[in-house]
Amino acid sequence: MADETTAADIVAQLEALEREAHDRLEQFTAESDLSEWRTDYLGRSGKVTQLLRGLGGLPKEERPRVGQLANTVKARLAEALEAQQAALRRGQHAETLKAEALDVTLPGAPVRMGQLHPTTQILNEILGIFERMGFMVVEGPEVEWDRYNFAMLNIPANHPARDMWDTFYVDADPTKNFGSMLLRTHTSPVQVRIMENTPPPVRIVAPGRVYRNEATDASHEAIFYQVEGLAVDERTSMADLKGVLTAFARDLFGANTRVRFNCSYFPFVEPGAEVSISCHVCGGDGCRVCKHTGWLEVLGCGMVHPNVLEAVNYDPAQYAGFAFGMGVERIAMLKYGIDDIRYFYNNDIRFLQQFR
Ligand code: FA5
Repeated sequence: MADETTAADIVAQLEALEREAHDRLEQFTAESDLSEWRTDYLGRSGKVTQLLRGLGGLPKEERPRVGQLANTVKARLAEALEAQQAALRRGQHAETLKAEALDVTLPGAPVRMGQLHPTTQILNEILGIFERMGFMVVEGPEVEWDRYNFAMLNIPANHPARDMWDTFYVDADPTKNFGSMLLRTHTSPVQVRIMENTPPPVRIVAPGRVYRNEATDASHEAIFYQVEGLAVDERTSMADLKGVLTAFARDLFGANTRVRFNCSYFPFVEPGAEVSISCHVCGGDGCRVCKHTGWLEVLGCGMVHPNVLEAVNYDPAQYAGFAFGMGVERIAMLKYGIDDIRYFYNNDIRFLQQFR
């Protein structure tokens, strides 16, 4: 019988089918395509099962061997399917990872760094200079008694000098022991508070906020900062005052700075002076910053008035002292050529960031 199927035929067909199945399997790139292949080769009416139908035509003794081979092929194909499935899954996972990749080596979004306010920066610089000369930094209250802000500074009630320092009164009851309570107009009351509690010698600088009932303009704020200075000892003289303030001006504005003392009046000093420095922008020739005078006014100062020493129980026959007071924003304006004091507290970040 020419068309009778032999065991060898079925084995050959099984081998060919297995190769074909493997080849097709390898070509799949998506896991979803695999179910069609499963139906084709391993399904109930798949190709392997159909081949097995030919087993019936084989001699009885050959059937088990060929049947076993067919089962082995089926098992191998099932294994190959599983392997391919896992490989595709791994591939897809890798793809996903790649697509969702996060490059942790890239620099992050820059963090905006804060900084000290220009007033604080210049204040620290000023205090540093005096600390290096042996002055101690102290502070006093911003809400102050009339007694410290005026009376003990040789400015009694109804003294015309009070007009220079109008302020905000918290409590206007002059019958109280210390007079009215007010927002201090200068840092000079700290002089009194320190001397009242400390025997001489005294050498202090007192930074802080002060308040004035004043219309604001390019050079005036109603709230601003001052630094007070005070030195009292047995032989303190005007020469010490000039030496200390000249050293201060040269440290802050440059070694070639010239310093000028003009007579001035403050009730708590005698003699009193106003200090100007040669304009560091034009070197004294005259420019916009110094309003073509060659000089910039920086502070008020003088020898502590004997009445102030007496008020704190220091003996003016034994002790003498000098004092000075400067406006911090005004110093910063001179140093950096800022032409309007209002920039300091407008909170415009473009201004503030220039002082990094
Ligand atoms: C006083 O306040 C005195 N206590 C200074 C003093 C101390 C003199 C010790 C003698 C001895 P005056 O009012 O001039 O003085 O102010 C001192 C400084 O504060 C001025 O030179 C100026 O730089 C600054 N200043 C005054 N008023 C304002 C204002 N409205 N805005 C900003 N700065 C001001």
